[in-house]
Amino acid sequence: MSIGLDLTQFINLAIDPQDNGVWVVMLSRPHKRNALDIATIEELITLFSAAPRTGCKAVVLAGEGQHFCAGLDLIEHHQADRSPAEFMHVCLRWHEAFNKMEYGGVPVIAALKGAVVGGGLELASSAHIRVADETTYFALPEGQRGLFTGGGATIRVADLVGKARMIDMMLTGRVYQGREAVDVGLCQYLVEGSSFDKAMELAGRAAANLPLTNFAICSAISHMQNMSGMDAAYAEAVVAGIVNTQPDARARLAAFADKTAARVRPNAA
Ligand code: 1HE
Repeated sequence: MSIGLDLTQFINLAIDPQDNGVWVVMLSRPHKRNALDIATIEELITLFSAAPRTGCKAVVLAGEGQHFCAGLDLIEHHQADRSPAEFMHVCLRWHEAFNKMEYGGVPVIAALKGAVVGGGLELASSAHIRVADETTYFALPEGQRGLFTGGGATIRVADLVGKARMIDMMLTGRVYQGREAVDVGLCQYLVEGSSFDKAMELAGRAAANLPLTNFAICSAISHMQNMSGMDAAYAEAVVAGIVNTQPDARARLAAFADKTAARVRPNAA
């Protein structure tokens, strides 16, 4: 099943599908440091609701300009003077967007540079792989702004770094970068060159997997983390029953059996 998606409808996202099925998705409000206004959130919902049915094999999510994302559009928030109920609904739209990313079944690789802060870190933590470079830094400045996280950080950032580190980041404005950011779990890769190039390489590798396998990896694991151990084991068996018997896997298994498939080897020293 494949549906068409009109890419010209997007204004705050620039979407560029590549020949290998990888879609480059750029946050394209660099003059606002890619801050997330409500229009951008709605575009993320539209994109990630449709992506699993478009033939998109992986997404590289990046930001135009020097910074990945400055979080909530503080100017829009300030000017809108929202009621508690209105901001609750804003947050629910953020959750809709980020859940579509995390649970949608399409691998999302975030290419991070500069500021990955506040809601920008909530966005990045919804991706499946995070790649940082030497300019990338992570923070949760909500505490200093008189705010609180509303886009899933209490779930995803706490999951990545642990409760104590997240509380420290919010109470003190602590910034993580470089090797320390990898060590605490904020990103899986740190590159000397371009995080975008590395993200494209990783996305290309993921896109070479079978789509149903990637769907399971980028949906089932997250769902199973929310289940009891017993339920997760049952669900895992059901998912494996479907994925591990898919007809498209037969050629790959045959290649292993006839010794034409690559073997798993350690990295070169
Ligand atoms: C913005 C935003 C924004 C920049 N909303 N407009 N997020 C924060 O607290 C981060 C706030 N931003 C910053 O700390 C800095 O802007 C940056 C470190 C990201 C970049 O610094 P810099 O020196 O490159 O840019 P700048 O001069 O601060 O900003 C350039 C423009 O971007 C300027 O607009 P201009 O019209 O005056 O040119 C800024 O106003 C605009 N800009 N960041 C709106 N965030 C669901 S709850 C989530 C809670 C949160 O995310 S709290 C937000 C945390």
